Amino acid sequence: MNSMIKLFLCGIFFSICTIGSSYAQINAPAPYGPVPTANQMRWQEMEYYAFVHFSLNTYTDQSWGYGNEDIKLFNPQKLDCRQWARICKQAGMKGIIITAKHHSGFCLWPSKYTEYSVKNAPWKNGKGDVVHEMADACKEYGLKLGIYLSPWDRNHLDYGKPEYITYFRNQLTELLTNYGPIFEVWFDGANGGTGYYGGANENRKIDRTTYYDWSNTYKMIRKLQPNIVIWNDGGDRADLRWVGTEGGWVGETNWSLLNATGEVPFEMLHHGVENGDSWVPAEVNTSIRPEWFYHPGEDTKVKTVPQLMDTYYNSIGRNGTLLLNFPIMPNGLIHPNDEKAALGLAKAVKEAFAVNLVAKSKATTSNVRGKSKQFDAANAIDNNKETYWATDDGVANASLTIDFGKPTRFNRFLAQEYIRLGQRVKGFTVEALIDGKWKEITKGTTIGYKRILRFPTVKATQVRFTITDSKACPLISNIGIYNAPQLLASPSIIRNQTGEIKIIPVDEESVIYYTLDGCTPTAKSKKYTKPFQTEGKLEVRAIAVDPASNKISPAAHEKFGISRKDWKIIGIEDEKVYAVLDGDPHSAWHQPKETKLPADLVLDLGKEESLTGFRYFPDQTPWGPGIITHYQFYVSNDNKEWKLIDEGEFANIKNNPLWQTKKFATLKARYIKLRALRNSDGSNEIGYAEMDVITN
Ligand code: FUL
Repeated sequence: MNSMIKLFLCGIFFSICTIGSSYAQINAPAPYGPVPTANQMRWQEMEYYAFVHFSLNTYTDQSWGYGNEDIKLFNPQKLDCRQWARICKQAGMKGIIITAKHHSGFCLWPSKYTEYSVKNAPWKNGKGDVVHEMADACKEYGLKLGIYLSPWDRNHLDYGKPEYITYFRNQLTELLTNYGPIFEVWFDGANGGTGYYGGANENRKIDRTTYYDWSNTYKMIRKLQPNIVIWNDGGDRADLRWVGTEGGWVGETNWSLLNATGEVPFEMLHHGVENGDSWVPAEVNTSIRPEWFYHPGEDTKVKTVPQLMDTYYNSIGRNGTLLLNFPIMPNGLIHPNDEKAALGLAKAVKEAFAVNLVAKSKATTSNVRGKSKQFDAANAIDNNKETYWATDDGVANASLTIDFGKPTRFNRFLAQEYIRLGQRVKGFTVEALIDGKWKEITKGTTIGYKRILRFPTVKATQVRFTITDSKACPLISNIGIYNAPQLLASPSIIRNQTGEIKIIPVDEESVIYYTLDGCTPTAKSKKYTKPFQTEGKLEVRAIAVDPASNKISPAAHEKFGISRKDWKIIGIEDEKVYAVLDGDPHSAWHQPKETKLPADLVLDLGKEESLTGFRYFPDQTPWGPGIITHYQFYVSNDNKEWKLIDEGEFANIKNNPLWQTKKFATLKARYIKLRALRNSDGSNEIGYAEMDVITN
């Protein structure tokens, strides 16, 4: 070959290579790992929607109905699903999931397949259908409708047998056929246990992994509602996952991935699985009050706006969606306190994200895919989720710099990945150029659909967002920088066994004011400077005030019972057992390792008291061992002869480890005994964070 021809061929080869490589670079990145389905994507973009818990439990003050509660109790006088929908809409929510059937088996719609439903209730002379009213209200307010149908049915006589699966599918068919489009169906994980079961009154166990034959049920669901997403925290993997707690937060590291098969321990629910083989994103479910169903005693326990805002950051701000519950009152309405809190949250969110400071700034990056405009920095600040900044393949470390052009104050950083092509980012930092020097102000791990970080306000001219590690070239569809107004959280109030009260602010700068006379504190009330001694029954209210801005927190409110100074825990040598009476929710005591159930905790109250109930607060370690689920409660006057006063279950205590309150008719006793019969993980371990009594 002569040299001219050689040169010519080389030239052609070189041009093909160059065209080939630049063509490859400006091609859109290939998907990496599992990606969301269209239904999962639509659901993720909803971000925020409601649960409503309403059933016979609403009338019996229970968390879980047993299945034999009288249908006659169901008679809401003012039921108005339009009120629920209006509040949800005004609160910025996009849909409502209704408890069509909770564990008790009672149906809010007139199912053809059971008598245990609204059709036999006095409400509307048995002609009512709550699901229908809900569907109409959602339509009117432009909200999507979701259905909670409990797989566990404590009323149905066939529960545990194959026949029940047919019943369950028949009910699902009714709900997914007669009420229009359903965006999500929710299958609770609580499965099997004691119940009425058509009069059998027994304990029925099922194998969660096989009993429901989920794969066939899923096929049926998808046929009836092709646009639906399925939530299931047990059995076969569905479209969405639980986050392992009902407290309202998902892990800071939150992968939208899980493995299609195998056990899913707390860690996996809470953080996802980095290299999971299926797209199963996280939904954070929590209630606006401690419990899911309405309990009048919780009217003063509705979460405050700062608490709800924390939930917002810990769910939507951590690549999750937020499913916030409203317990419906017996009259059929949402309580005004709950409405106020939800609208307060909406206002706070609006204020926090009112102005995106990147809108008027300039963005530059260290790398742009194929140097193409299609993937440059502008795509991350154009307020369009469909466009994104991307780097070249193989570039997992890159930064994007925002230049405000002048010193600017901010305290929130938001980033979104273009997840349609997979979740990629594993680590990132945020730095600010303050007085000419770069300073790291925060950092994170995963991003996913949306990640929001909070940090103390800084004043800077530039911000540098650096992706430090990514599974494949990062794709960033949106960046937000905001200066959110400060929200002061309420302080916490604890009282130890001697009666000493401690009021603890969330930060060290705010000043605490408190009252002991039932009045709401103001900045003119008594100032808290150090712990103080109290005696007997007492109500304490406290606020935090920020001296710089004069902002005031919502009031914290705690009620304390009779003096516990002379209480003794009997028969236990270990001094640490007094963690049970120290008033500190974070300290717990566990029975010695060798203990076998039933296990007793015996208290001497020092003198005879007029008792009307008792309270148990479990160890707060998530999914920790030793949570009592079944108990007996005894009293005695001489620590020899004991009388059984109450027995039962602490419903839903593993998922939602709240104070458990049990009441009984007034009686007089000096000694009390809490007997633990069973715990939440089938072992012999038993723990207690706190124990208390309720007196007349
Ligand atoms: C839990 C249930 O057992 C609660 O009662 C509630 O419905 C909550 C949303 O899910 O696991």
